[in-house]
Amino acid sequence: MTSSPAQNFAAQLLAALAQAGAQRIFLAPGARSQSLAIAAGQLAEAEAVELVVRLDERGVGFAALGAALASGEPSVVITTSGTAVANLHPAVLEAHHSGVPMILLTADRPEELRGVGANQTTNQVGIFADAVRACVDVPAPTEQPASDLVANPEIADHIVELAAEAYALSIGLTSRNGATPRPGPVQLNLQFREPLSAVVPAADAFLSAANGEAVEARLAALAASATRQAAPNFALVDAAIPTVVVAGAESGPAAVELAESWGWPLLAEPSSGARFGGNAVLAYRPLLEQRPDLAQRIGRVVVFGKPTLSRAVIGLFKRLDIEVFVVRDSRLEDFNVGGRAQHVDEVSVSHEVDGEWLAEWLLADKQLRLAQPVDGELTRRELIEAVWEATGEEVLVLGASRLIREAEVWAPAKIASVFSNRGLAGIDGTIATALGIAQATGRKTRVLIGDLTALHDAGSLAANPLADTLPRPAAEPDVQIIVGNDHGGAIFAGLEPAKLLPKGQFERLFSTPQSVDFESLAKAYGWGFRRITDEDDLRRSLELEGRWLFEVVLER
Ligand SMILES: Cc1ncc(C[n+]2csc(CCOP(=O)(O)OP(=O)(O)O)c2C)c(N)n1
Ligand SMILES: [Mg+2]
Repeated sequence: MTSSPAQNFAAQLLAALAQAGAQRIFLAPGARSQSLAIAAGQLAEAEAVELVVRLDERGVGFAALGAALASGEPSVVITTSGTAVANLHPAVLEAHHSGVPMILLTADRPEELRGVGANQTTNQVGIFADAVRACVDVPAPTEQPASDLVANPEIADHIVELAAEAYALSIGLTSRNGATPRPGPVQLNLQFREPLSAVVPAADAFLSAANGEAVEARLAALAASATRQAAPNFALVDAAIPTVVVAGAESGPAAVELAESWGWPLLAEPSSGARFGGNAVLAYRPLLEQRPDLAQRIGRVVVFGKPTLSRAVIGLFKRLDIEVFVVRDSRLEDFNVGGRAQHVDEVSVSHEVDGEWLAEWLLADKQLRLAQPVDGELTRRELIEAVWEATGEEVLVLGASRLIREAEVWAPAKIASVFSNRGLAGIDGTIATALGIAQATGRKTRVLIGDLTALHDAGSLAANPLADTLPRPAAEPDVQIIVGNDHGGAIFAGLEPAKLLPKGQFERLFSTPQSVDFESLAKAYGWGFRRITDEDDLRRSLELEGRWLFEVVLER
């Protein structure tokens, strides 16, 4: 039996990770990582994990991020050495800032081949700096003949330890160096020496109950030694100060509960998970700008999640006459733009709040929305309203840029699963993120993005769940990529250079108009295509099954 210490190690490590609870693996092909690929394939054949294989590590990273974001379970990512690792960086940064669990297995050359000009070898240790909860440089495995392991498939203690710790760090159960535990990416940089692979031992041979118990026991020990959370910090605040609740990205329903308990206006971003209920003031951004009678009276803001979308909201945190309370979120860095936030775990109020304050905001909101003409043209507002109306069980993913900001004003109050990469608000990886979310939820997923955002991640159209996923999905989730095509970055029209520069220069430097044929692009990758110019067609198209790219033609 040909023996490969690399294979022994890979089989045990992936089995231990699966038993810890990391059951979704994303792989991009490569040579140095071959033992991990073989082990992942074996676990997928045994239906112990779901395995996705795709070419482009940047897209693989974002698909893994999307799956973990939607499921809360860590995604495992496997890459070969060199630039492959660097291609994970955008998704790693997003996962770091949004608190999304990922376990990165980056294959590397053994120590003796580093720094001597060996092929595809660079310094991968520390490449993600403080964006990872830990980076462990694991020496090349050496011992254990495969025949011993085949006869007695017990996971070695040090591998149980490594897998359990990586899992615990990724979900924020523990931390290193006294840091506050927070979910996020963890990198195991795995050195492998030749022979790089074998077909034994098979990874699924390590899925015994006894090995599962060993991993569980290690996780329990880590949980027991985790630093105790400090006692919760309550704020009891004065009811007389006019207060608004701001729900940034990833707030969740706690923001709605607080606003409704005290009768406070709720200013909830479209991907907050809190834009619903009777206290939601939808068009808060234009109201903050146009109704000083309301905006100037605000004396307190209670913040959930990570608000990023509008300058008008961010401006509140900087106003010296406003007190800012930020409700802590164990997944996110403590938000403190403006530098004056008090971080608390819960807010309650001394006595009844005057209901008139909320009533004034709701009335102003209604008036503002009614005052905007709806003329039957397919504008961004109609696009957003139609997409929200069609969203029931479906999942909606929003790209960065102009459309999410229009959604901030026009999206109705509705309970819906809406995701957006607001950790760093990049326009990269959005299609891949949506595909990862579709995969993890199994639900029809629509992604609403600008034309440049779509082109930035065009390579992710190559995904084909029926071909690249094991075990084969019973049904491929429907995915609709809705591209609002205004031929360039419309968002930049609101920037200073739009007024400072002649039109030609502004376009060349900022809005970068494009004239890509989206129909050819979609077809080249095997996606259905429709160009949509009216609302009826849009509503009908949203009901279609399968994988579609819709180009919605918008005014610039
Ligand atoms: C990776 C990355 N590069 C650059 C940016 C800066 N940026 C923000 S929006 C934008 C243009 C987006 O254009 P489009 O997708 O067409 O959206 P629109 O504003 O036109 O709706 C750019 C380049 C970014 N956020 N992320
Ligand atoms: Mg655009």
